[in-house]
Amino acid sequence: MSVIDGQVTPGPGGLCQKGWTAGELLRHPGRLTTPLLHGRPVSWDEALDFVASRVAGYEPDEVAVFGGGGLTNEKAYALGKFARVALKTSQIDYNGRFCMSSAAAAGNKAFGLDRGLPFPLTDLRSADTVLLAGSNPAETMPPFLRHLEGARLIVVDPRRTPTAERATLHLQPAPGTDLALALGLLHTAVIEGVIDKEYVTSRTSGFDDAWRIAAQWWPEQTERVTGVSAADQRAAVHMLAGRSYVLTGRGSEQHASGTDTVSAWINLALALGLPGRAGSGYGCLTGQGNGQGGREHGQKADQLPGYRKIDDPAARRHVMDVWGVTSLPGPGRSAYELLMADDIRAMLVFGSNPVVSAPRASGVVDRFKALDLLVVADFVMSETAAMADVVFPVTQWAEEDGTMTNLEGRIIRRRKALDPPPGVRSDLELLHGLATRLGVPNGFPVVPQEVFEELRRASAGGPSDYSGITYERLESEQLHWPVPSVDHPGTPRLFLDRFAHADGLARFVPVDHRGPAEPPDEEFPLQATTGRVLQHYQSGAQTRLIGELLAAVPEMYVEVHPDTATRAGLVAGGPAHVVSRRGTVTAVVRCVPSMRPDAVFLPFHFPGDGRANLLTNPALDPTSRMPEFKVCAVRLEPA
Ligand SMILES: Nc1nc2c(c(=O)[nH]1)N[C@H]1C(S)=C(S)[C@@H](COP(=O)(O)OP(=O)(O)OC[C@H]3O[C@@H](n4cnc5c(=O)[nH]c(N)nc54)[C@H](O)[C@@H]3O)O[C@H]1N2
Ligand SMILES: Nc1nc2c(c(=O)[nH]1)N[C@H]1C(S)=C(S)[C@@H](COP(=O)(O)OP(=O)(O)OC[C@H]3O[C@@H](n4cnc5c(=O)[nH]c(N)nc54)[C@H](O)[C@@H]3O)O[C@H]1N2
Ligand SMILES: [Mo]
Repeated sequence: MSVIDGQVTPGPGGLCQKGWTAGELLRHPGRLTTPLLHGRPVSWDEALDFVASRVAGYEPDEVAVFGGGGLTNEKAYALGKFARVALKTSQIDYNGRFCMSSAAAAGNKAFGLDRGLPFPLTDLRSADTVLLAGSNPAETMPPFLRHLEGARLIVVDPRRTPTAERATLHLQPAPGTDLALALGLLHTAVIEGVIDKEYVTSRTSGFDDAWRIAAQWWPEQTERVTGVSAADQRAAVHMLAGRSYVLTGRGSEQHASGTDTVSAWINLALALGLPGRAGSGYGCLTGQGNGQGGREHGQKADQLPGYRKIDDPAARRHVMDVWGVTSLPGPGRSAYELLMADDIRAMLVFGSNPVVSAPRASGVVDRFKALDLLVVADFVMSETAAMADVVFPVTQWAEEDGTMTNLEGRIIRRRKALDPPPGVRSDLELLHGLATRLGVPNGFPVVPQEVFEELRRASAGGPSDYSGITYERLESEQLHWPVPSVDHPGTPRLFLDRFAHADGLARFVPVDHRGPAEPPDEEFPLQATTGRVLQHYQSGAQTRLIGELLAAVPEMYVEVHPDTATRAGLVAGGPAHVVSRRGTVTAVVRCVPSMRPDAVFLPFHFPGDGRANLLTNPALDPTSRMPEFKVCAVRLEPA
C-alpha cells in the first residue's frame, strides 16, 4: 500500500490497478499465520521465549535490527526505541538507506532540513516546467502524474521510459553521468544568462565555489561524457527558467556519488532561483509507503525521533528524558555495512527482504547463513523469511491503526478495517513481547495511539516536530510537519522566508563529476542499470504472489538494444546470462530499440538466479552510505 496525495491506495507504489487487489494478500494462502521456529509451527510464547533467551546471551552490539520504510511511524519509532532501550544496541538501520538517503543528505546540506517535497504536491499543477531526474512515475507513482498534466516535462533517464514518452524533452545520459549533466546545465544556464542573480545573492551562499567547478563543464565536454547534445542542454535550461520544479528519484540517487549528484541538481535549482519560492522548487520523490516518516523517527543508525541527530548531546538528553533512561548507544552502521558485518551474531528484520533487495545479494545470503540467529517479522514467506530461524506472522495495513507521512511531509491516518487472521499479531505486540522478556515490561505499548502520544513528546522541538499532531486533529485536518503545538496549523510550505540553516541561506555545495565506481572495460563492456516495473513491488515478495501481476511480468528479463543483443549472439525472447564481477543473472532478452547501445536494464523484483542484485556493486556513497544500485559493469552471454 502507499500514500500518495493524501489518498491511501492499496497496492504497490500507489498503483491501484486492475490486477492488484490488496485484499487478495490479506487472505492469500501464502499468508503467514503461525510463528515458525526452524520451520516448525510453534506458539507465540515459545517463539518469543526462544528469541529473547538467545538474544540475551550476546553483547548488545552483536545484535542488529533491520527496519523498513513501509512501517508506520509508530512502528518505526517503536523499533528504534526497542533497539536502543530493550536490546541496548547501536546496530540498527533500515532499507530507506537504499532508497532516499542521498537526497536526504543533499537536502540537509543545501537547505538545513530534509522533507521530500517542501511544498504541497498540488503546487506542481501550476508549474510551467518540471524536470524529473532519474524518476519514472508513470510506472512507480501513477497517481502522481495527474499533478504534472499542465507542465512541460523534461525527463532525465538513460531509458526511454513510459514517463520519458510523455516528455517535451527527454535527456538520455549514460547511467551514472547525471552529475556531469547537472554541472553542464548549470554552466549553460550561466552562459545563456538565465540564472537569477538577485536570488543567488540574497538567499544563498557558496555560488562561486560551485561555479568554479561548473565552469569546466562547457556544453561539448558535457556532451562527450553524458551523450546529451549541447542543443538539448540549451533547450533544457531555457525551459527551466520560470515557474519550474526540479525533482529527483532513485535514478540520480542510487550511486556511489548519489549525494553529490543530488547536490548538483539542487545547485542548478538554486542558480535558477527555484527553491523556497511560491510556484517553483526542488523536491525528492519518496519511495515506500512511509518513506518520509520512516526516516524521521529513529530506525536510521544516526538518528533519534523527530529527525534528531544521535550524536547531538541536547537531542540525546531530550530523548533519554522521554524514554526514562540514563544512557543511549551512539550511531551504528549503515544498512549494507550492517548486513555484511561479521561481528553481528543475531539479526531481527522488520519490513525488508534483503536477500533480494540488497546489493551484491550473494554476500548478504552468505552472511545470513553465518548468523547464529536470524529473526524475520513478515506476513508472507519472503526469501529472507525463508532463511530465518524464527518467523513471526504480523498484521498487514488493513489490520492496524497508525500514521504514515507522505512525500510532502503530511501525516496521514491509517485505519484498521479488519481483524487479522487468528495467530497473527502486530509488530508492536511482537516488540512488546520481546521487550518484556528482556526485562523492559514498560515503554512498549501495543496500542498505536499510545505510541504516537510518546512520539509526539519525543519529536517535540526536533526538525520534524509532531508534537502538535493528534489522532483527533488528523480526522479533519491536513497537517504537514513541523507542527510544534496543538494550535499550530502545520507547515505546508517550508523555506518561503528563510532556509533552515542558522543564517537562513541555502548553500551551494561544490561538487564534481567522478563517474561510476566500476567503469566499463573490455571484459565487462556494458553498463547495467536496475529499477522497477509497473506490475511488481520492490523485492516482489508480495506481488509475485498475485496471479495477475505475475502473469503480466512472470520472469526476469533484461532490456537490450537490438544491435547489442546481436553482437552478444542473443535473440529476442531467448535466454541470456548477464555477468558482472560479482555474479550471473539468467534473464529473458527484451530487445528495446530506444535503449542506449552501451547500457542494459534489469528489474530487481525477481528471486533466485533472476536477482538483479547478484550483479550490483555495493560501492557506497561516502556521505549517505547508499549503494550504487544504478550502475555496474556487465557483459552479455547466451545462456
Ligand atoms: N510499480 C512499483 N512502484 C514503486 C515501487 C516498485 O517497486 N514498483 N517502489 C517504490 C519505491 S520504494 C521507490 S524508491 C520508488 C522509486 O521510483 P523511481 O525512482 O521512479 O524508480 P526506479 O525504477 O528505481 O528508477 C527510476 C529511473 O531511473 C533510471 N536510471 C537508471 N540509472 C540512472 C542514472 O544514472 N541517471 C538517471 N537520471 N536515471 C537513471 C531508470 O532507468 C529508471 O527508469 O518507486 C515506488 N513505487
Ligand atoms: N538493484 C536494485 N536494488 C534495489 C533498488 C533498486 O532500484 N535496484 N531499490 C532499493 C529501494 S529504493 C528499496 S526501498 C528497497 C526495497 O526492498 P525491500 O527492503 O526488500 O522491500 P520490500 O520488498 O517491500 O520488502 C518488504 C518486506 O516486508 C514485508 N512487510 C511489509 N510491510 C510490513 C510491516 O508493516 N511489518 C513487517 N514486519 N513486514 C512488512 C513485506 O511483506 C516484504 O516481505 O530495495 C532496494 N534495492
Ligand atoms: Mo525505495
